[in-house]
Order: sequence, then C-alpha cells, then structure tokens
Amino acid sequence: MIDRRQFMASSLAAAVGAAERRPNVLFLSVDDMNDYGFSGAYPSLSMPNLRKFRETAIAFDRAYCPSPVCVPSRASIFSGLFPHTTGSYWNGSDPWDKEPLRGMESMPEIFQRNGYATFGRGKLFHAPLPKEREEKMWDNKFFGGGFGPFPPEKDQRKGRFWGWTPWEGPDTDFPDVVNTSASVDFLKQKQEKPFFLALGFWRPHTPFTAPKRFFDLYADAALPPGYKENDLADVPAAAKELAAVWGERFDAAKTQEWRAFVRAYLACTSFADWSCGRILDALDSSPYRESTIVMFWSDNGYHCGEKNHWEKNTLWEKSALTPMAIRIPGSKHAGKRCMRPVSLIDLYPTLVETCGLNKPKHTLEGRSLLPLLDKPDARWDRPALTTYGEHVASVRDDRYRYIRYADGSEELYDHSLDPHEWENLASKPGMEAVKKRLGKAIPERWAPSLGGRLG
Ligand SMILES: [Ca+2]
Ligand SMILES: [Ca+2]
Repeated sequence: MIDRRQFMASSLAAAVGAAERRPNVLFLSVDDMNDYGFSGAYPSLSMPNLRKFRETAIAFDRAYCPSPVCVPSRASIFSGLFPHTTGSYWNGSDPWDKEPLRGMESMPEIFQRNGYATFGRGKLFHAPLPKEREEKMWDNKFFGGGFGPFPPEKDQRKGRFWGWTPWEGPDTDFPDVVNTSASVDFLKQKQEKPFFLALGFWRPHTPFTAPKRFFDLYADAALPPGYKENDLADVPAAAKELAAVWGERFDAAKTQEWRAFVRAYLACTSFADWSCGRILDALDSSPYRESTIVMFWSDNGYHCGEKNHWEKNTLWEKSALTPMAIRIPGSKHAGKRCMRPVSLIDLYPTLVETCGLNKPKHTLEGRSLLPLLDKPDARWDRPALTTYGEHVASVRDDRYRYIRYADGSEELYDHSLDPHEWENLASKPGMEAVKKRLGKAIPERWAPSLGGRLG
C-alpha cells in the first residue's frame, strides 16, 4: 500500500517514486458533459455526487478537450498524442488499426506492460478496436454497451438528437448502470496487483433518456445563461458552417422545445452524476480508498443554445471546456481548484509520472500535471490547444481564446471581460500581438486525415 504520509510530502513526485506499491487508478469518464454542474455554470443543476467528489480532489476548471467530438478526443486521451499527430480529426476516423496508432501503446496497454491488472467497462475509446488488441488490453472480458435505450418512436426526432423521454423501465436498461455494478463488484474483490479500472459512461450523450426521477428534478428548466440573440453576426463563415453541421438547427423562437431540450440534458447530466456517485462511493468504502488515484473527465463540452448552437463540434468555449478533476489520496490541496489552462491530453503523462510507470516508446505530447497537483497555482506557460479538422485550431490561455480556421479567418475573445464569447475581437485594433502570441501554439504540420465525417 502507498504510504499516505509520502503523498502528503511537499514533493509529490519524490513521494510517488518512493511508494512501496504503485497506486491504483480509477479512470472515470462521462460523455458530452459540459461545465453546468461541475463548476457551477448552471447553478440549479443537481450534481451532489460530483460536487462531493470535487471536495476531495483538485478540480481543473480550465481543462480543454483536444477535439470537440468523441472519437478524435478519445484517441488523443488514450494515446497522449494530438489529433494533428494521430490524423484522427473527425468521428468515423477509427484510428486504432491504422498508422500511427496501430503500433503505439494506449493507456491500458502501458498499464499492462507495467504489471497492472486492467479492467475496462463502458464507453472508452468509442472507435472500434481490433478485437485481438482489445482482448490483450483488458484482463476482463470488455463490455461497452451502447447509447440506448432509445425513446419510443413517437418521441424520436429526425436529426442527430435521437429525441428525449423520461424512462420508466428499470435502471438496468442502461449500460451505465450495468457497467457500474460490474465495476463495483471488481472493487469488492481482493486485487493482488495494482489496478487500472477504466469506467466510461454513455450519458449525458444523446439519446436523452434517463430514469424518470431525474427528469422530475427539472419540471421548470431555465434557459441556460450565455445565450445572445444574433451572436453569430460577427463570426466568420467557417464558424457558421461548423455550427450547422448536425441535422438539427438551433431555433431560439421555439422556446418550448428549447426548454424541453435543456431539461432533458440536465436530467441526463444528473443521471451521470448518480452513476459516478455509485462507483465513487464503492471506492470510498473499499480498502482501496487511500491507494487509488481518481481521474474524472468528459471527452468534450456541450452547447444548449449558447452561441445559437446545439451540441458540440465547435471551437468555442462551450464545446472545448470539460469537467476534469484528479484526486490524489492525502493531498493537502483537496478541494482546491486549479485555473491554469490544461488539456485532457495531459492525463496520460500525468499517470505515467504519478504511477511511476516505464514510459511508452512514443513521445507523449501532453505535459504531466504533477507540478499543478503539487501546487495548483504554479506557473504554467502552456495554452490549451483544441482542433477540429486539418488547419482548424483554437488556443486558450488564462485570458483569451483565439480561433483560426483553414481559410485563415479568425475569432478572438477576451474571457476577462466576455465569459460567453459574445464579442469577436479578431479584427479590432491592438489585438495583433495577442493573436501572434497564441498563434504560435497552432501546429505547422498536420498528419494526413484518417477520414471520417464532419459532425
Ligand atoms: Ca463526446
Ligand atoms: Ca457575437
């Protein structure tokens, strides 16, 4: 077991290296969860479990995804490489049986090689893996599940949303519930080896089905803060194209439908919170509470009408910002928030360092967050990069978001004055130096695309 006092030592890196046994890891993810509940952007959202977890962890309230959709974001998280290196830019790119990821060690594989037991359930990679590789990756028989259950036909919609409905069937109709139960069972067993337990939830991703009791929490859902009429009047054509990718278009005039959509998203978010609570409570009542690092993350954010947009797949703050927190048992910083801009791509190198693993053969492109776990307000000079397609990039530092599209058109927002990104400053006088500075983080070389589809 890890010596708790060592974790509390001032130099966390030294403490981890000296640990007698390597720490276990609970790698816990949700899909399409934005900042409404976790950092309180939508105050009436009920999130008791994750809010409680926050108090035991360091919350990174400026954590950004490498890409604002599932497949490329997860490819980056599990490989430690940016989309401009993997070539996985869009959903449908399915990169794990193609170069360069075919021959590279994914996160569960590096744990395997370092003597860990690996246990995986739920939505993790999203892109299908070669079966043989998947079997080698996990010690258990991997089970994902799927997006269902789907609403009855009368509640379904033509577009990408798949509709919404309060679910009156048993909780076990949801793979999230089944996968959590299996993971709870894993924690009840005696584990001889240190373990890497990865549990990925399908919610709050569409279809917006959740047990009815979660819809009942929101009889009267307020429209989200941050909406502004005609907000897209000052953004380039390339931005408007991204905002129009999905089958459904946002229409603020349909207020009743908008409220129903928000309510369904809130319900599914609270359902995901309840699922997170089940596994976190099981960990906390197990013998592994003090020897397990917990990393919680979502693969991308989500719009519910902000910037006149539904869903994700944009380079704006609402798509790029994700809830993220790391719990190191015994940390003196438990309950603090870190406001440095970091990326989900930093999770892989952070695990390598905190668990003292032999490194993968490929060079990880993230940066270990250990300095921030050791001192949450430490200097951090690296902005967070989010891309979506070749030559389409967004860079976020402490204050600004700078976006550049493939045709060279730009957006720039000053978050110290404009947290909802209402006013595009890109063509305003005096902004050249800011754009030039942030533009340095945009890659010069972009790997050939592995295909897929926009959206
Ligand atoms: Ca997602
Ligand atoms: Ca605007």
